[in-house]
Amino acid sequence: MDRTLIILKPDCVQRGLIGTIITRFECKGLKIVGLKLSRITPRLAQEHYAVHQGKPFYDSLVRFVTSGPVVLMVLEGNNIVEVSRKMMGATFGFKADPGTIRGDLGVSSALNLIHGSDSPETAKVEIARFFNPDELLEFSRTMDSWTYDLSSGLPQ
Ligand code: 3AN
Repeated sequence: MDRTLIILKPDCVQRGLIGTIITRFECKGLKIVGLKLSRITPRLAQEHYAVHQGKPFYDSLVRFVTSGPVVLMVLEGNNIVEVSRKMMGATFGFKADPGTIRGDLGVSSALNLIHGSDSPETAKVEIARFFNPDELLEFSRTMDSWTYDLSSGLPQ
């Protein structure tokens, strides 16, 4: 199964939306295999957003994501990057469609609640950036065989 890195950003924590967003992922059937409350250091934030270095919003983005506690989470599921990004919606709440996390829970054009890796390759790098291997658990849930059709050996 594929994995992705999710960050519930400082605005999510401060607005008391951790549980609401985790519930959405759980209800979808996605498996949480890593989870911690943390504070991102400026060095890690700069590394994480290195592709945006030089853009006008880079400094404020690094300030925002380091401004308070965040929840770091690794989700597992089939096509997890595509599924989780669809659930997140467009980058900012004021444009994101209703029904998505950002569309339902945010309205800002700067504070956007959540980060999710944008490709399986990026996900591997981002997971390794924020989690030690021993913080990621492998386990099965009783509901797994009712979440996917596993009869062919591949989750469908
Ligand atoms: P997404 O989070 O939807 O993948 P990206 O990868 O384009 O968005 O951008 C990464 C982060 O950079 C966004 N989550 C957002 O916080 C910030 N960002 C992107 N574009 C802007 C912008 N025009 N103004 C301010 N912040 C931005």
